[in-house]
Amino acid sequence: MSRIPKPDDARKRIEELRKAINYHNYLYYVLDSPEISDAQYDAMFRELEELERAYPEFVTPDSPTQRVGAPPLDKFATVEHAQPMLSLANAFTDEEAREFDERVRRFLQWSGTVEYVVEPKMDGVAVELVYINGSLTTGSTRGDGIRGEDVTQNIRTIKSIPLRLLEPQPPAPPIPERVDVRGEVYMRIKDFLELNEKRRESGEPLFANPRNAAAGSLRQLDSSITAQRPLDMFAYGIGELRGVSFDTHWEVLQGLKAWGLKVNPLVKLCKGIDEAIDRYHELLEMRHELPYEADGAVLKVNSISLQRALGEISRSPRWAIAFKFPSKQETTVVRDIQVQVGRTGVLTPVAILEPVRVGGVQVSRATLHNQDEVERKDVRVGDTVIVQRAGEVIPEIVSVVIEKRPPGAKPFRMPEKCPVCGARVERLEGEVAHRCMGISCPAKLKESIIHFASKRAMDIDGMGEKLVDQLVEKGLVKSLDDIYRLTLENLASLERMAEKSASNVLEAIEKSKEIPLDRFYYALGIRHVGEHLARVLARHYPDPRLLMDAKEEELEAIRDIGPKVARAIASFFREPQNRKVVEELFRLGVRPVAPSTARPSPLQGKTVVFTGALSSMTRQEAQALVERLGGRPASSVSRKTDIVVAGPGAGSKLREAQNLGIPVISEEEFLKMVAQAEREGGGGHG
Ligand code: 5U1
Repeated sequence: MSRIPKPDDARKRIEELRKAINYHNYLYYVLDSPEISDAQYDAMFRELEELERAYPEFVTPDSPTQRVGAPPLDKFATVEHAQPMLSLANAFTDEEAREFDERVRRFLQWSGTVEYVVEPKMDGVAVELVYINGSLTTGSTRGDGIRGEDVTQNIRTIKSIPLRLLEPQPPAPPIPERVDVRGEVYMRIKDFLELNEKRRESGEPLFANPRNAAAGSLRQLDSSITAQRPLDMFAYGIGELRGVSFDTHWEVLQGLKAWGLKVNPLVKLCKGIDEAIDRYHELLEMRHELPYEADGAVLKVNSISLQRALGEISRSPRWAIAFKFPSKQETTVVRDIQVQVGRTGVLTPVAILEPVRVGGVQVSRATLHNQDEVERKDVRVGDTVIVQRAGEVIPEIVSVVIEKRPPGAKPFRMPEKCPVCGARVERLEGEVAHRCMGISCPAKLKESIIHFASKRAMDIDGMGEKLVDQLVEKGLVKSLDDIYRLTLENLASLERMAEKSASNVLEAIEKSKEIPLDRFYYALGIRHVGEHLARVLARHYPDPRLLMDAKEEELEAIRDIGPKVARAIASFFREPQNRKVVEELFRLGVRPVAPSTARPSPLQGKTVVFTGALSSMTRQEAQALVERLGGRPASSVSRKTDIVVAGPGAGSKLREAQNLGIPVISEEEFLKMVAQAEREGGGGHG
């Protein structure tokens, strides 16, 4: 906006923009069918923000700019619902649903059929939204049905909830003086899984299911956290209503839709109980394809006058029932605990269960994740357990029914030998996972070969994933060393492998025999040994047999190697399978070339820090060069720093070096050092 308009024009334009933005919000978040581009939307939003900044007196709480930004609360206030939020009685079988219909008709002394609205019953958090003259004033949780918590600030962050009701098109009823909208706030399964993944990565506790995730998100005292959570809401009814009236529940749902609220598109008007039960079964069938969790269907008498006549009994309406889907938690017995070995060699305990139907699906296995998890839940063979399908993912064991534990049931222990290849199993320090240490374990052989042959390792050109799949599946490579036993015939017999390609691969295999030692160390796929540590090892162990016999303490004495890495290396070579593979590789002609021991490079063992701009290479390239010449690049200056290379624009690091009396050189001097080192053949190899 280039020019600030006069107040009257600004007010008019603000109104126009709000209307348009609200409408496009509705198309995007409620109907999921936007009509304008994000850029067009953003432009309108920015214009509104600017006008409101220029005229703060025109800002109203229902402006689309006012969704977030409320200060965090100390605690939630309590809100009394104008009309109690009732709960629902349950039905679990078709017969119980029919009994409900019979009760309704008996009560009404009605012999004909009753119309029902059937709606998916969302497994979320029930809320009430109060709209006064179309503006959202309060959002609260159900609480005990009489009073709930005031979560208005959080409700306002949910994009599909209008802050201002849409002006409906006739014949839809106009915006009422007051309407208390009821509905369910929920989180989609996909969003729940993503949220948990992020929490797992950042070490935060996980939510047990989408409902807990929705509840936890809605009950945040800091609404800026809620704003980052992907919550949504379906409106399914109304409490207090002034200024408008409806004859049927179906009309209520149409009215809510016309006012811009999101109503579940799966709601259906059914002629009698048979149709309602059929609809329930349709929803049950759809259950696993739905993007959210639904735990049943709600059957509601359609006529509002009949609803009034039926009234309520013990806080549940006589005119509605929750027809529940089969439970997603069941009890069953653990027949066995087996251990699976994954592609990366991680061992996962899996409970083999007495088959049981959970949420309509047969379940016979449940993951136990890792040893810690088994210990935490203390699951033992023979135990009766509660299993659930949370978020429609892999079934899991919720808990053990301890009273039913058979005498003599023993705690589970991870095997000491890999169940697939018999190699040792280890749990490295600081990790939850137990791993098979065997380099050629069939469970991870493909991954081992792909890493071994990769460009930065043995660089066997042409040995990609597809070829590796075939080599392993046809049994041509059962262990890494088998790569060097492959013949032209073997390779040419594979699908999509012309003789020329076969001979190219064979040539690449041959060429890889003369590999720099650091790349060979890296190729072995020792846990924690990346390219840098492989270079460090190559410098200290120019003879691989010395590394194979190195003790942990000896490895730990090397500057870059900590206890975790030392243990991983020693452990790798303790495994007879791995020693055998390495010996076989040598026997078949693999001859890793140790770094030259000519004269140590001037950078050998030196910690080098770069600061300021470099003109001949990137910072990353310069750091790689230091490594190649036996030095150690570091990002900050400390007493341990040996050299600082400073270029134009160098700042605090340079000052720090000067304070500490550390030699500072220019890029040119650094390049001279590099050239000298390379002439004299010192350091490692590139
Ligand atoms: N879809 C839907 N869920 N649900 C829950 N409708 C609905 N209605 C409810 C509840 C507790 O209660 C009214 C029938 C009172």
